[in-house]
Amino acid sequence: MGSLTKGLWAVALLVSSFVSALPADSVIPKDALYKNPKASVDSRIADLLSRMTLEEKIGQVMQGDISNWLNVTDGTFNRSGLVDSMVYKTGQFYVGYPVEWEWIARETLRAQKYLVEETRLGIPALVQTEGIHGFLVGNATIFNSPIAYGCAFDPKLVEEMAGVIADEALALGVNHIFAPVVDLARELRFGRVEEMFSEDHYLSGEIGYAYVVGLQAKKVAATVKHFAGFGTPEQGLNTAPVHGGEREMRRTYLPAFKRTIIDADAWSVMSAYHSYDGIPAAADYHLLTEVLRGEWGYKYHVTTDAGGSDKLCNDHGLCERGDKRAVTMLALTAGNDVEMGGGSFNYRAIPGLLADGTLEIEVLDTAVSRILRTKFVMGIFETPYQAAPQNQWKKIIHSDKSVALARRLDRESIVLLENNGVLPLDKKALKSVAVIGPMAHGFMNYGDYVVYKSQYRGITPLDGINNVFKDSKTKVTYAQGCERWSNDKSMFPEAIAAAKAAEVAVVVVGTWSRDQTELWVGLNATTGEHVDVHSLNLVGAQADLVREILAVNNKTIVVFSSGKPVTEPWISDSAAALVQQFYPSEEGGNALADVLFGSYNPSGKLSVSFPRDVGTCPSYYDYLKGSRFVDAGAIYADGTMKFGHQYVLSSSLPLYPFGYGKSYSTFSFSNVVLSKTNVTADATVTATLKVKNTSKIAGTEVVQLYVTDKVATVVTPNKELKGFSKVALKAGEEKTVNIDIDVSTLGVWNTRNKYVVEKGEFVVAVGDSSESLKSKASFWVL
Ligand SMILES: *[C@@H]1O[C@H](CO)[C@@H](O)[C@H](O)[C@H]1NC(C)=O
Ligand SMILES: *[C@@H]1O[C@H](CO)[C@@H](O)[C@H](O)[C@H]1NC(C)=O
Ligand SMILES: *[C@@H]1O[C@H](CO)[C@@H](O)[C@H](O)[C@H]1NC(C)=O
Ligand SMILES: *[C@@H]1O[C@H](CO)[C@@H](O)[C@H](O)[C@H]1NC(C)=O
Ligand SMILES: *[C@@H]1O[C@H](CO)[C@@H](O)[C@H](O)[C@H]1NC(C)=O
Ligand SMILES: *[C@@H]1O[C@H](CO)[C@@H](O)[C@H](O)[C@H]1NC(C)=O
Ligand SMILES: CC(=O)N[C@H]1CO[C@H](CO)[C@@H](O)[C@@H]1O
Repeated sequence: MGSLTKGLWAVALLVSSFVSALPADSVIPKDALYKNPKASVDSRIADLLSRMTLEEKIGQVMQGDISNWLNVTDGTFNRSGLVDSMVYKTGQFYVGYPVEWEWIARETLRAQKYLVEETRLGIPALVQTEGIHGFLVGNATIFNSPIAYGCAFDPKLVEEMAGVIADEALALGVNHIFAPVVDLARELRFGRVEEMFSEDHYLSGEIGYAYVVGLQAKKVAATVKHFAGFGTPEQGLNTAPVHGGEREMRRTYLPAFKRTIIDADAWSVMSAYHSYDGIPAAADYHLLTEVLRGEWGYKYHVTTDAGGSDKLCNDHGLCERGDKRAVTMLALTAGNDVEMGGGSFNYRAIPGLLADGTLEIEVLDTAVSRILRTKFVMGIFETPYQAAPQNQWKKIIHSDKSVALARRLDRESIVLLENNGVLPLDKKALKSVAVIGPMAHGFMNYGDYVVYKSQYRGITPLDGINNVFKDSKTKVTYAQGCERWSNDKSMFPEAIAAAKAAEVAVVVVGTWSRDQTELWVGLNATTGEHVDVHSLNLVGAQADLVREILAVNNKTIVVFSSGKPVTEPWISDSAAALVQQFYPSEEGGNALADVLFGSYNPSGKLSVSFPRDVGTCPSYYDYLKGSRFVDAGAIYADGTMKFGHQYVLSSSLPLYPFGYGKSYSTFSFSNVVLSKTNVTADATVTATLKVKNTSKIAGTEVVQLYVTDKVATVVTPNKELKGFSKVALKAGEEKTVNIDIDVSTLGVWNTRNKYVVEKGEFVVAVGDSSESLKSKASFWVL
């Protein structure tokens, strides 16, 4: 302990002696109320809080780190590191390092044993890591990125995925995952688009809800992040300010959070780095206290993001650089209970602030109560040693079943954008296929939030296609074509020759990210956290590679392997087929092959609209009425120009709208019928229609329901997704689909800032994308 810290603790002990009647060395009776699992959570919290010294309280509100006692290079244990860390960072610790399973399990167990057996109160810790698409440790199951599985429109599978993440984490004693992300992918230049599910709040809310339910069913705590509005930073730059007002916040950003935090009962929330309308999210009293706690009744804790508290002074300028007291007052009193590491641990200023009367003890007590609530509800007081025996790890982590789930979710996430009939490929008739492109092989094109060196493990597109032809005479050739980061075309001739010689060419190009280590040492990438772009075009020689391959093989299938939309509309016009696979799972190549060869009939739908060009952004579908005027111009392939006005040489409409995605089947929709037409604001209206497979092969359609509030007192979205149903249909099969509309969710924040479901007509439209609406019907709120 440094002398400064010692000084602080002297003050702390002084204060604790008057705020807490109990001396720090008083022995806790075995039958203390808080130890009784049968007692109510509220009474356990009250009892435990009444026994805590100031030091013990502060220990709960700062995050520790396993590297304080585990040398993450050689695995050695440092006892004094553990003891020191557990003085003021007792409540939780981070374990997200690329180290052996055994190190994490061993040192987590050691820390929990220390807390339970060697500290007075025996409060176990939250053991934390990342997990937006897999438990962040080597050799765990890697699922596809959130933007990918958002396109599956399949919350049940996401719930299963989260269950796997929880099982794998718990196997090593990790009981808290910093996920899901329910920010909205509405600013496509932002590097973190891949971490979000969708541009749409309803879809994001449903998927976030499923994630939390799946994770917490296993008693692993979720952290819903980043509260709130984080996904739309100015210039698309990571952590930059977000602009908007109260109504924009409530209509656009908060619904997905409310669904995920409140309806799913998430056990923690993370505040965000950015400022919104001039208020940093980590110090936003209105959002963190008045809305989250006051209006929504949330009872668990909120943590900062890593280093997020330091930004209040150092970046947002709400105080002088390094002013720990100011940071603590800003964040803690706003309702941000825990300070994560990655910064300078401003909350160490708490004792001094209490001593001079700046901070009231009730504020700290409230924060501590919230963390204790998370722990009591999780049940970790009863089961603090959660890791499975070592001989079980291989059964639990990366089981065949989990890997199969990753493949299933991945192939359901793939979106077929164009198909002139070349797909599905007939694997029996096909004589040769050339697999081309920098994303086709050589590394796994994972999104961010995978552990160091993950890129070397997984099924690449080439592997997946090779797997199809393991026992066949079909010739599979591979040519890289170019490096993803280079303009160099010296490898083109080999790729062109391969494409010429083959019956079919599959060209895989796109964007790339990095694992958590490579990303932060700054290796080149075009997406991921803190990697933002000014253009959504293919980088380097990739576009020219596609052009050259298209010129020599008419049966060229282009695959975008990416973390966000790619804007190369000419490829849509010229490729025989275009497939979107957002950052894959470790089974990505198999999932892609499943779709290309028709062993899975694609059913993915875009969870994010594809603009034609970054200059036409934003492209999200739920724009407010009175926008998106169209008088399109164009520049044709031969260079001729057609002058329009919106835009002069492009269109304000997306190239592919939200909800779009083709199938190998065709479907017909009957007219939609509503169960009621005159309703009250608390009603549920059921929309019913029949969907039929009108093709010769089995397929799956995502029936989407959009609602428009026809006339309102404030400007409302032209339409909003309010329900969907994923329906599997055999060839010729017809099914009746029912989708419930919860009328209470159709309100507006009116001119008095009150939430009201207004009287009048609501138009319900049903279709297979946000732009392809097959039929409509209206109901009226009386
Ligand atoms: C951790 O171990 C490595 C290798 O033994 C050593 O070089 C390093 O100094 C150790 N780190 C600490 C913080 O002790
Ligand atoms: C062990 O931890 C203590 C206290 O944090 C630290 O001062 C010391 O350098 C650590 N020793 C090693 C070998 O890492
Ligand atoms: C992952 O598996 C590889 C190969 O079996 C092994 O070398 C490595 O140590 C494993 N990593 C972890 C964290 O288990
Ligand atoms: C990009 O990163 C790779 C390492 O992954 C490196 O080999 C290559 O030289 C880098 N290219 C550029 C242009 O930075
Ligand atoms: C592509 O198809 C067109 C039209 O059928 C044909 O004229 C052309 O020769 C084909 N090109 C190649 C490279 O196969
Ligand atoms: C619905 O309400 C309107 C009045 O707003 C009324 O004229 C009409 O008869 C009602 N229809 C039904 C089916 O109740
Ligand atoms: C194989 C099969 O039954 N296909 C049917 C799919 O649906 C269309 C339209 O209803 C029928 O014409 C096909 O026979």
